Amino acid sequence: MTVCEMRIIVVTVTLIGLAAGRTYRKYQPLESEEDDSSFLSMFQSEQAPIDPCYDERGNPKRCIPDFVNAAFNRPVISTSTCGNPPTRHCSTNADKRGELIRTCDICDEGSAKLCHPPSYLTDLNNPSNLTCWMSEPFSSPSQNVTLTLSLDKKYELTYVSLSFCGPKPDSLALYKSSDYGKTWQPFQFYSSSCRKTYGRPNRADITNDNEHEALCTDTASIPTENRIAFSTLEGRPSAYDFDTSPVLQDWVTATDIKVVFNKLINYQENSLEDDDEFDQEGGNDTMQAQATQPISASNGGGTSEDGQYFYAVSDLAVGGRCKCNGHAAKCARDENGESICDCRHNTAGRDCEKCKPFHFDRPWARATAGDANPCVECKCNGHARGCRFNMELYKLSGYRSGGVCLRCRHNTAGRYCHHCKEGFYRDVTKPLNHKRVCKSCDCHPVGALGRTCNMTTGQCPCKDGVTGLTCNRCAKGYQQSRSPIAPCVKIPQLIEAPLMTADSPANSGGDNDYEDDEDVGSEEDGDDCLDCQQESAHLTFRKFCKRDYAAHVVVQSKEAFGDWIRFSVQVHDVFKWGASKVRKGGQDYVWVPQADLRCKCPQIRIKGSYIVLGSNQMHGGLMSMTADRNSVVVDHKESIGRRLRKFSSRQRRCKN
Ligand SMILES: [Ca+2]
Repeated sequence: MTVCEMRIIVVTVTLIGLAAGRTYRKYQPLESEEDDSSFLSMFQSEQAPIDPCYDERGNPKRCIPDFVNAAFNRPVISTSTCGNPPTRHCSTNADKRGELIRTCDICDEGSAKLCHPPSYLTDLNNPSNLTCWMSEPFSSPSQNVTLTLSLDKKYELTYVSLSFCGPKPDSLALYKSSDYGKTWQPFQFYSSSCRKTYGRPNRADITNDNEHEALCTDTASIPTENRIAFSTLEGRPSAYDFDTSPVLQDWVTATDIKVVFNKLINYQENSLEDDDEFDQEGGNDTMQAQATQPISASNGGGTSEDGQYFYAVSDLAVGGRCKCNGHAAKCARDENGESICDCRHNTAGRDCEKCKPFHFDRPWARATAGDANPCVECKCNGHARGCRFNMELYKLSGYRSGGVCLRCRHNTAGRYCHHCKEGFYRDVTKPLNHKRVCKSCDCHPVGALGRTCNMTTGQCPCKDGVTGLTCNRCAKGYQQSRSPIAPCVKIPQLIEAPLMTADSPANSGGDNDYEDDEDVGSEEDGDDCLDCQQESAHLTFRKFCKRDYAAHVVVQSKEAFGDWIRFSVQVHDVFKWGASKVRKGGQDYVWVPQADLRCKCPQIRIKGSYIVLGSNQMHGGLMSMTADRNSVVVDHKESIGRRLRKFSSRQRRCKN
């Protein structure tokens, strides 16, 4: 570490102390700014007690960070800095009496008092104790030296100013980058010979067409002797309508600033007098003690003109505001040390230049005085976590809503996850944001024409002769067939009592997709069946009490006896005996009236396993299990068996 660097650190620490003591705001008003009334009014920070980005009612409003000197304390890279090796600089200035006085100075990087590093460009600018950056001394006044300053963030700039330690140079160019130094564009030129040096007229009218172009200003026309200030919006027509001028919003946006000095003085007119004068006055200069030090550069370089031409700047200031597009009131460092906006209004990004995730119902826009243009959350009824913006839909909605939900969950579908996906229908008893708002159609694989039901009623499309919400039953006047194509067929008008024989192939059990599914039954078949009310599978204690017997049987065969069908059954379990004295594990018979059987009331199939609760009647001189339309015949289930065992233990409580 050199002595000079050590001093810089001391200075920096002092400045941090100052900044902490007062609000960080090193801003010196410039004459030129007063002209930019529109631009400035946009930047006037209102007195806001809590969050400046919202009004007292909580409505979003435009907010902007404070106006600052964005260059303050930021590092500057220079292509040329004096002091290594030490050099001598001389300059000629008029004193109070108007007499020319040549003063010389030593620049030595190794000396805290004599160094002139680039950090002096952006340190605290104290007029009574100026600190100057100085380039190396050159033998020619036309020497290019570049200063590069990174702001490390997009800013909207009002001015760029340079204060010189001595007369301002003849020709210099300002460039800006708005992509962190990848590309550069001219911001402003200064020269006494604009056309010759920069190929531009030294006076150009600014119109709406060229207000985003750099101009060249005649250096001689600048009144201040040692200061140049470039006001970014001065004279540009749209400055008065900055809110609606993307061109100028772009124009004032910068992440980096570059100053290129091209010429110190106009050589033809202002070349220094002559070598003799330098030699004469060199002995009389104000260097005093330092003059005796060995100065390698001034002695070693050929002519005695060495050290005459150099650039010296006391302050480089960049006035502006951290660019947040009207959606943040301050900028701060994030966890990576990068400067970012503290975004509000559901915006995101380093410059609040986009909407935050899931807030794409409206397109992103910069906040204006009249409209904060907040980003709006997508409406997905709680069924999606992602969405995207669609401009066509936004236009179609009358510029109200353009969000399209992505990956709707909970069996929902649609732009807003607001209806049920195919194969599901809306449960109207639940709110739209309920996780189970969409119920499965459960259309019967045989009885229904497809798997999609009516989205509001849940009605599946049924094949001919099939009815029920899920198409699980034959309609009135239809009976079940064995065909999966036409599972229900019309009942013939004349019903002949079919000849029933044991184990007849037509009626034998076996797997039938349709029949074996739950609840496949037939509605009342004809007039005879009108009063047939099949008991539901839900068994109550009362039903249990009302019946004479309750048993679990498996049907083996059947025989017709006049108006009756006698089913041979294997008795698997008995829950209630009654007078029939049925035995568990034995063979027995269940008698069913033919008329009731035709009505499928009850429905009994060979090899079927049933719980039967019926009456005991005399058949062939024996009290036998009987099942008719008043009986309960349901497919056997373990759960029903358990239930009946409980009823059985409470049997004595039945009221007769
Ligand atoms: Ca300084």
